[in-house]
Amino acid sequence: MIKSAVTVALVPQIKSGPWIFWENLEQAMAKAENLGFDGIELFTADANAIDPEELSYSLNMHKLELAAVGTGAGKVIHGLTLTDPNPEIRKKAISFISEMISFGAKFNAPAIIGSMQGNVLPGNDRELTLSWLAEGLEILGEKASAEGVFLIYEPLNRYETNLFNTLESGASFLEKLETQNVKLLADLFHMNIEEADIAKSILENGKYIGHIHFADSNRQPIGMGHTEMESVAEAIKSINYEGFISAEAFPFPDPDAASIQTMHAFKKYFENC
Ligand code: LER
Ligand code: MN
Repeated sequence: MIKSAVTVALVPQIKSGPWIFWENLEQAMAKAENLGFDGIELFTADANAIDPEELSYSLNMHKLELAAVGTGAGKVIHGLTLTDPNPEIRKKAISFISEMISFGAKFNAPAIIGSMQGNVLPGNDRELTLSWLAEGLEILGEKASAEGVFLIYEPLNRYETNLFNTLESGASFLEKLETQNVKLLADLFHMNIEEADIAKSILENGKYIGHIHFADSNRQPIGMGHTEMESVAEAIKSINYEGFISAEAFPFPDPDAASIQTMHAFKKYFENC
């Protein structure tokens, strides 16, 4: 089954980011429930930012699942990445993500490695940097496996990382890892910048896709940009994707309208899937 989700960010430092709801978790969940979303994707400052029991109670009350947990605060707040040349920082990055994996696993939700992947920094060797990324993903992929969830690696557009920008390059990298527990995130906004053909890329790398970020070409809710969504939706359906399609988009023109537009688009393309 394809499920819908909407992002909720609880980190003031990333307030200008592409997240539909802000700050008030309880209110965001009530709105998500009213609109018929299946889940929420959460961005928190760290793994201890929310009491799991309270979250569990609220999710049940609003009949929502936790779709995934973002780890980007590790970079934004603490300056951590898996590819920092300093081994102490890489170690802290692994431990930050590891705690997020455990937090998400309580709700059967995978953790996402997006900006925490980092970059090949000036003066550093690409192969060496990629070996650090591989080391982190091996450890964290197995950690997630032990907790009963998969781990998500997200190719980002070239302005955010110089590691991997396309599903194809991300999939080839994952294929060389020993862990079989890391899946790709297909973020339709990044793909709109990097892929020659979004639908083709989804079809060709379908077996690696474990999560989808739902945003139009301009990172506004689907339907507000120029991504040709018909063929993309067909591709998602024909790989028999079973997972969340989660709105990681700017709250444009405001969170309520953006969430309504997102649900309208989700129903248009994926109702009864
Ligand atoms: C960042 O651009 C992004 O797409 C996020 O999902 C990464 O944390
Ligand atoms: Mn994304």
